[in-house]
Amino acid sequence: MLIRKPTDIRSSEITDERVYLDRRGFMRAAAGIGAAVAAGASLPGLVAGMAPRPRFSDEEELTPYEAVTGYNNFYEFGTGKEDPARNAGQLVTKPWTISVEGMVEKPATYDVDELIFPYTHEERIYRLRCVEGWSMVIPWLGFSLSNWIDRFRPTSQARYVEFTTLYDPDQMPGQRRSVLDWPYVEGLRLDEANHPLTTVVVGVYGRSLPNQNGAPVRLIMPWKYGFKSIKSIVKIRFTDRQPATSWNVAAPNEYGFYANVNPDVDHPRWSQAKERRIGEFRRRETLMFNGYGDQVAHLYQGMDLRRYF
Ligand SMILES: Nc1nc2c(c(=O)[nH]1)N[C@H]1C(S)=C(S)[C@@H](COP(=O)(O)O)O[C@H]1N2
Ligand SMILES: [Mo]
Repeated sequence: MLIRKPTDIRSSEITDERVYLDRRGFMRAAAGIGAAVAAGASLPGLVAGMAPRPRFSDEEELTPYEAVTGYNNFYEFGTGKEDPARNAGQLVTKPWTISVEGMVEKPATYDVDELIFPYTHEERIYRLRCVEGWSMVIPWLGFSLSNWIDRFRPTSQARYVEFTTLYDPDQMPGQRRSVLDWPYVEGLRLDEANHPLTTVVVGVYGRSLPNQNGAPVRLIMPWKYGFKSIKSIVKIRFTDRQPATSWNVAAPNEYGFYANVNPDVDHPRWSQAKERRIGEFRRRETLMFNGYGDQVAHLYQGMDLRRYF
């Protein structure tokens, strides 16, 4: 697991970020960041509590910042890959609340700051594999969802967690079209949600999360197809029933509840055996559980993964 441990926040470390960007060849990709740092400015949007350290894993090349923030799926802002970057800028993400409901001892409506600031934000470099057949390698900032689950205290009956995205067609023009049953809903089994790889994401590339990537908070489960990684969350509900999730409801034979990356189980309309890493030409083999099998396969022991796809 590629997790960079955070360090204390010191202004000197802002320089480290410049070095980090520079060494990785991202000055071009993140010109705005470089310019701000060079000018001695504090980084606009740098996530409080996060200080990136230039400790690299060169296992895989990171996908450039422009692609991560310019080629997105966020249907609330349109179905084109460039629509979210174009249309999400006006989304108001402050103030923002998240209501915690259902089978928990601590149901409440929390201000997002109360849920973000207490936790240490680590850089976690994960592959993201979209069900459509492309992939990226992204340096997210965040922490394990299990921190929240411990805090909310699900009751012994709770077996699943459901997450809901904001519903606001005035701000999210894509919701005026019935591409999906809005709002966007996703869900996990409680043990999947508690897995340390399941990440609450608050930033990317050392900066706070751009709206098109799901500000102010979204999830990432790197062993699942991208559509499970729900953006701009406003509600978390604990339940004893498997949640009805947006894509599964829209096309149950195409998008399963589990949606674990699996090269052996094709989408009914295309193969899932290969993927195109954004920025590359030749396609790569898709790995079982997106390459995270050592860490997550035990969650599905004994399950027929063709049936529970
Ligand atoms: N609310 C919401 N969350 C969403 C989506 C969406 O349309 N709406 N798209 C999903 C899909 S299909 C993918 S591949 C990832 C893309 O995340 P990224 O744009 O940050 O790379 O977000 C997921 N989360
Ligand atoms: Mo996706």
